[in-house]
Amino acid sequence: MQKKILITSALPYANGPLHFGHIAGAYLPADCYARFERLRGKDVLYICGSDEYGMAITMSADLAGRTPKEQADHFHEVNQEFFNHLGIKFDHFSRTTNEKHAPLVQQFFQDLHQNGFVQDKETEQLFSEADQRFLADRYVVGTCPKCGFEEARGDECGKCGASYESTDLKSPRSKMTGAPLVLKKTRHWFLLFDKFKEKLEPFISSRPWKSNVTNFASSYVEDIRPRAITRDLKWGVPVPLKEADGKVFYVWFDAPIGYISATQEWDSEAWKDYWCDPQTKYVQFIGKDNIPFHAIFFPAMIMGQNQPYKIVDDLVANEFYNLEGRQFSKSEGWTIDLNDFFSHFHADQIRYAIAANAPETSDSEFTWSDFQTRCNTELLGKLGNLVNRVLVFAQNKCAAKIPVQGELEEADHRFLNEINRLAAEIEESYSSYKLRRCSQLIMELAQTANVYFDAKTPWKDPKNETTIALCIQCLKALALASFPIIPQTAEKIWKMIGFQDSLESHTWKEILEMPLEGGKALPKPSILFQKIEDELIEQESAKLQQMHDQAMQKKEPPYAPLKEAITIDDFAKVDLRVGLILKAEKLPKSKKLLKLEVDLGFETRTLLSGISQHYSPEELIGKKVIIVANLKPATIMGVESQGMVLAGSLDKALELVTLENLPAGADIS
Ligand code: B3M
Ligand code: ZN
Repeated sequence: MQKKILITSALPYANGPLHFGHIAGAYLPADCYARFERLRGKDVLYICGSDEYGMAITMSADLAGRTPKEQADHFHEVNQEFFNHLGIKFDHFSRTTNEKHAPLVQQFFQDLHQNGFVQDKETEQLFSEADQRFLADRYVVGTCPKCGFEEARGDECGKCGASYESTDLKSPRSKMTGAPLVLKKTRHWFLLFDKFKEKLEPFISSRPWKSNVTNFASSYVEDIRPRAITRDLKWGVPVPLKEADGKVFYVWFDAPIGYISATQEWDSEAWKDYWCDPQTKYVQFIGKDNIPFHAIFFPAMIMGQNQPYKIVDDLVANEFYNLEGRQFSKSEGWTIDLNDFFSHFHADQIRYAIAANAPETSDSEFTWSDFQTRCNTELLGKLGNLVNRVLVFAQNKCAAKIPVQGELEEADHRFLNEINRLAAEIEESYSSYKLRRCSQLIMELAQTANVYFDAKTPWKDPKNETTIALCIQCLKALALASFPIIPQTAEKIWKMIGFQDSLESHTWKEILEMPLEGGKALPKPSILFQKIEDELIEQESAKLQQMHDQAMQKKEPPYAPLKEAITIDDFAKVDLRVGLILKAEKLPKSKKLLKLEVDLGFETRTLLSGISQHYSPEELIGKKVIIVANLKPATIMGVESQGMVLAGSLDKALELVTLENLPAGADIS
């Protein structure tokens, strides 16, 4: 029987436009794999869809002046169009507002609940009276309970590095509107993930995942805890319990179930052939930030409900793909205008450039100069050039026909062996999701043919048509091997070597083994790729910089709100002293904290300061800074901090206040 392969890509949030970073992580690798397995004659189903619920969508909808549904509708369209442009060919692209979705999510919950895996608990959460809503931690700011920093984030202080519950913040307020927040009691339903620990451990260690995924997942499971799966929000799948009226599911509870509901929407019967057959091979493609949800939470959810759904076999988690040294960011203008992009370049060019530099084992990036080199030196210089020289030669010297292959010499045999060897290695690399390797090997195959063509000098001996026949055979292998990555170009080559049907209608094996028909007419060849000129690349790089500068100018830095007025007596209570930094070292386990030893003239103090992302320990030694000397000591991460160092900050910048001439211990007023 034909082997079934179910492939899914992470469901993109419908709250913003996708960019090449997303494509490199979860979509292009999956699309190439799906195309490859279809070519191998497998019964492939490739499913995806928009992830439409969650607080983030309600927030971005507010900002855009749309309802959450309008926002989701909008980006569902935008992103689908983007996928079409890039030739990402899903069998079905659904959305989590599809009508099959909510009932299925509710069924999951009911099963999990009845099976004893759900428990409700009263909690206190931050609520905005003004907006009538509870806010998740990342939308909360307030005053740090440890150091008093007023712009502290919901779960971690950017100044002293302390981490805490958002409910511990003083004067909490909404990050979006500044509205004050109050603590309000609410009830939530927790999924007892800890109960799956024993099943998850052997599950994780039995999977053939890359070590980064396995290691991450197994260390996560060691300390797995219950998690709230409900939220007080209006936008989401309703929780089907009377006591939970008005609550919806947390988006990460409903979204993965979207893989199944999307397949149900694709075909209300045939979906079972994939999801409920243990023989199906299920491969998920995701970005690395989504590992816990796919390696642990979704498998546990399936284990705890009553249907025999497939649990993921292979989990392909890619690293991040940046743009010219930093993350893609629409708000910072650090992105590529896609309309503009597609007006100059072909989808296969970007598909190839991403594949050749895919973030498989470490982060990688798009740069305009790498893009130009890949397109000009590899696609055009190696592949395009080979196709052109062979087919133009056949047009002019072989009467526009595939020549009949004659007696083979040693060099011909070697060439044929090389084609077969490389084709086999390419097949192996696609099946292990190694697009970088595939791209290299495809170029190696083209280069082998270029070298062979040169060495055989067919132009000196027009009667020796075997060389051309074998080169066309290599073009056939190249069309096949490159199809998953550059499908349109591959089909073009296929047609140019005389086929009228589509390459896709044959299988991998068939194409490799199929003999060429000597004497068959060849159509006039056309150029595969245009050269990308330097000026265009310079223009594009300049445009990126310009968009970025504009965006940054528009962005008002986040000035801290002015505090309440105080009297001179209030201020006089603060004892400020000049301190000389004697020692500085990083505090192990903390990203931000440095431990300082500071001479105050009359005594030496130990202080913690959240400046390690701005200063190295070495450069601090010998600096004279201002210390709040009468601040009550506080213990942070096991160290008692006896005072505070003054620093100024705006947005992401931070600078210590330093003095030159006064001695340590001098009083500041
Ligand atoms: N929408 C997050 C993301 O796009 C999320 C994936 C859901 S997959 C079930 O990174
Ligand atoms: Zn703090």
